[in-house]
Amino acid sequence: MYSEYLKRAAELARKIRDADEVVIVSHIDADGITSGSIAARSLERLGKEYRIDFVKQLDEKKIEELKNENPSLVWFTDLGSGMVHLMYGLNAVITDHHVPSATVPEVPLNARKTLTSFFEEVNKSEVLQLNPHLFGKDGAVDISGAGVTYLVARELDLRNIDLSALAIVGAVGDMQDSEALRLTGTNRFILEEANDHGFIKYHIDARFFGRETRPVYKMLQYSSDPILPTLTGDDRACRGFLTRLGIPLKRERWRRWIDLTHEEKKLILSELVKLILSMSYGHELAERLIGEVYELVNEEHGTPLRDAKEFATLLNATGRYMQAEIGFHVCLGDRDKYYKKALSMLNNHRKHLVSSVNIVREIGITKRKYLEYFHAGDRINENIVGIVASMLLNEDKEELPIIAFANSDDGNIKVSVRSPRSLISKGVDFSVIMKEASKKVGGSGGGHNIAAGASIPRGSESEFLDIVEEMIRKQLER
Ligand SMILES: [Mn+2]
Repeated sequence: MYSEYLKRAAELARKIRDADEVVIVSHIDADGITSGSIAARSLERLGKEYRIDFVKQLDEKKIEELKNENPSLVWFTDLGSGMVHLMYGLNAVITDHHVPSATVPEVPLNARKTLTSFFEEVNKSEVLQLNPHLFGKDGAVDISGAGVTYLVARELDLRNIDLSALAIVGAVGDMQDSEALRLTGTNRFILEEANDHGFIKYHIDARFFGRETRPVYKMLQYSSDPILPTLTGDDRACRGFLTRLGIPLKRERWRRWIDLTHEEKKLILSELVKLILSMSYGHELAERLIGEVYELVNEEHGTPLRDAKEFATLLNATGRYMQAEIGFHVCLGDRDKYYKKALSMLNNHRKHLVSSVNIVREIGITKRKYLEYFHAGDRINENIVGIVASMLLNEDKEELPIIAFANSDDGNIKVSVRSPRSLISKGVDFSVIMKEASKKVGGSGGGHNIAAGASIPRGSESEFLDIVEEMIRKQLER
């Protein structure tokens, strides 16, 4: 079942072994940071020189820079597949799970002189990709950037199986467990390997964020998937709820989920199910309370590194503020300077998110027939506007996708879209919509069916919204 993947991974591994020095280029989110770390550690173990560049987005300019630098090999991780058509002349491997633009780079017109020179050129520069889409798999759930990078790493050296835990953090960071409430597809293969070798333990538990680190009442207060009617966002209500159930909030210190007894956990969960159903939020929401969770066995209990989701959030907190290197060092084992820095960034990130959600409430969300949107202008950082959109999406009972605009440093408008699952199962695909709609107004975009983004010229927002809305309508009709 995974033999296609492993065969291609072995081809990429061969190409990596042949290289003298390697430039890794990776994305700044949790999946990108874990991907880059997996690639870096496997190059270290091969004794290869490498450098890593983290980028927010892989654009034409970056590819041109790489072509001018002309390193012996570029290893793109968690990005690159969408830009293959521009990579002619570059010697590269790509381990990515985003929708590929092409499988081979396009030969520029001026290079198509004769058939002979064409073949010479093609042989000189080669781009090899490992991407689930090439095997007909859905890159949003089957495997993450860190996962495909891991498959190559384990072909390079079996010691790299210890990097399987990072591959799980990457997958969870990209929310690949969120639909089935467990990892599926090729992620499962990696998970079992990580479990067999004692790096990851998995079990069914509450899916709340912060089981390892937050006081239980705070964990409930901040719950956004699922949203807890009358509890989410209300500190006093959450304390009251636990007290009524006879669950002490504090012993020597605030009790976390991991400090509770089995009976206490069971009681809380069954009361939450009752609460959700009694408020007629439906069993689908209630079912999201429980799912598979992933523990990094070699990390300390009570730290964000112990739980895959918390680990991913820690990494995201570094990347969102353009400090992905800090997360990178944590992935590679730093528990001192970089780890402390990452923890303080996570703390600031949380405060920043809360205030950003409040800003959107102030600005207001505009509802249209097929979507809703807000424009944050300069008031929300373009790098977190997508998370803010996800947080608000979970509040919505109407099942409309949410489109967020923010001013970007580069003078354009950053667009993030987050969609309810129900729309995706009806055939809506925002990777296509973002790509095509942004192109029509002179921008660029892409991503996944359920979460995508774009960059569009300032002033084109309303035209862009019209095009997006029309495309949603058409995709729903089909
Ligand atoms: Mn990814």
